[in-house]
Amino acid sequence: MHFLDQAKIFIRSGAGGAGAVAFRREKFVEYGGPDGGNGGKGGDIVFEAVAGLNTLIDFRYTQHFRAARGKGGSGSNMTGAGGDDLVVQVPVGTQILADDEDRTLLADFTTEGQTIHFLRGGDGGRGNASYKTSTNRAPRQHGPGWPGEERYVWLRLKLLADCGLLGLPNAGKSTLVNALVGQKVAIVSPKAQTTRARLMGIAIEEQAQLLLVDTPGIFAPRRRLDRAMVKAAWEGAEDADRLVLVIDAAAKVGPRVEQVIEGVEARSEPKILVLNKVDIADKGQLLTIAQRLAERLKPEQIFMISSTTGDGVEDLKAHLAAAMPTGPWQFPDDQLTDATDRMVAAELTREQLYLQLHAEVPYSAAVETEKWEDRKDGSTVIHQQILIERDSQKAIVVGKGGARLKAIGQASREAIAEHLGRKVHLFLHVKVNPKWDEDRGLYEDIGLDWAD
Ligand SMILES: Nc1nc2c(ncn2[C@@H]2O[C@H](COP(=O)(O)OP(=O)(O)OP(=O)(O)O)[C@@H](O)[C@H]2O)c(=O)[nH]1
Ligand SMILES: [Mg+2]
Repeated sequence: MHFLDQAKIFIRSGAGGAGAVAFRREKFVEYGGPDGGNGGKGGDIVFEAVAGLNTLIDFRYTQHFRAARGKGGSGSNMTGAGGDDLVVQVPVGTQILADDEDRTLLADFTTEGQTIHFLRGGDGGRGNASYKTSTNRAPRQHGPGWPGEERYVWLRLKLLADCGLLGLPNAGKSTLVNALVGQKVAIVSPKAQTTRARLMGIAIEEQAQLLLVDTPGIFAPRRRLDRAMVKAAWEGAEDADRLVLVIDAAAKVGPRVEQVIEGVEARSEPKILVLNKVDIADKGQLLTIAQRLAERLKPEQIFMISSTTGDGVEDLKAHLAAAMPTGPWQFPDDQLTDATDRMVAAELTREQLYLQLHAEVPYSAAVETEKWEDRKDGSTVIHQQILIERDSQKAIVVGKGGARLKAIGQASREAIAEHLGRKVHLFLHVKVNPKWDEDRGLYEDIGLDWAD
């Protein structure tokens, strides 16, 4: 599924106040009876869906939410005041998910004004008055108040309007997203399986903000990483307002593409068929594919384009923009992607691995950010780690006398500097870890859900 935004937050409802220990004081009565009141109930954590919010950005800065405690009880059987509920306002469309492996859905806010008491405040403890019995007339016993509940949860905001791009590896999806955005946001290479996780490109067309979800190519997965990639592809395009099937019109139409077509055929989203690479495709084949797929997929429209020359891209962009429901812009007008600068920087280094290394090495590699420092002098210092699976691959990445690693670093540094608009000092470290493919934390950094 595609999300505009997500944030992990900590929530805690208020603890109940303690019950009081108190005794009546009356003239001429030496020992008055117990009259300690109960503690007040702690405040609940309440979520409320409100209009006028359309991102979760505030939750990146404020991540802890604690409701007030109940007040303690007091003498004369006075119950303590309850703690105020804490109302957390979220945009309509927000989902609350558990912080577990499956990210279980706990709540779904679909309408304005919807409120959910998500965590209940602790009850107040009993005052000593309530412990009075026939045998114990002056109890000093009292309850401490019940604790509140606490947990971490994820907030996710579903996108309201977007286009999901799907296709085989190497079809040109990322190139097309860059062409539509008008700047490079997704990495591209002649090798298949370049894109590993969904990434949103944000294009502007007249009055509309057009959200384009680039996805990994669909192939028969073997490794865990492959499975996560293919899952991210299908889910990345889920619920999209338009499903854009991108076909490499210059490639042979084989059984692999048939698999993707079958998957797309089964989907209910309105479809757009894009035949890409017309600049190198055979015209006869182009028409044959168009005709065959038109019958099967019943696309709303077919576009024949070249993402590299730009042929037909404007028409496609105008069509997609017109197809999106109108609504307020969901991103600032200068934002081009939902990926963070760190993610883009790591991707740009990975792109160089795809461009500069042969055979299987790039497929066995991942790039992690180790350190990132924005300096006052306007430059940024970045340390990245290139993870590879075998020692023999390390020699290839480093090259003779370190030449290859130097070339990778230089090209990546230039690309990152261009992306950030800042001077960049880039340091690359190569580390062998045969099991990085099994490292959950890394998947999170990449933006992939774990696949079994
Ligand atoms: N000639 C030509 N080449 C293209 C066109 N579009 C993309 N390419 C090339 O095709 C190759 C693959 O492009 P990508 O954009 O990385 O393809 P992708 O579909 O994102 O691939 P994965 O990320 O592996 O799924 C690159 O070498 C592109 O330069 C096009 O319209 N014409
Ligand atoms: Mg790609």
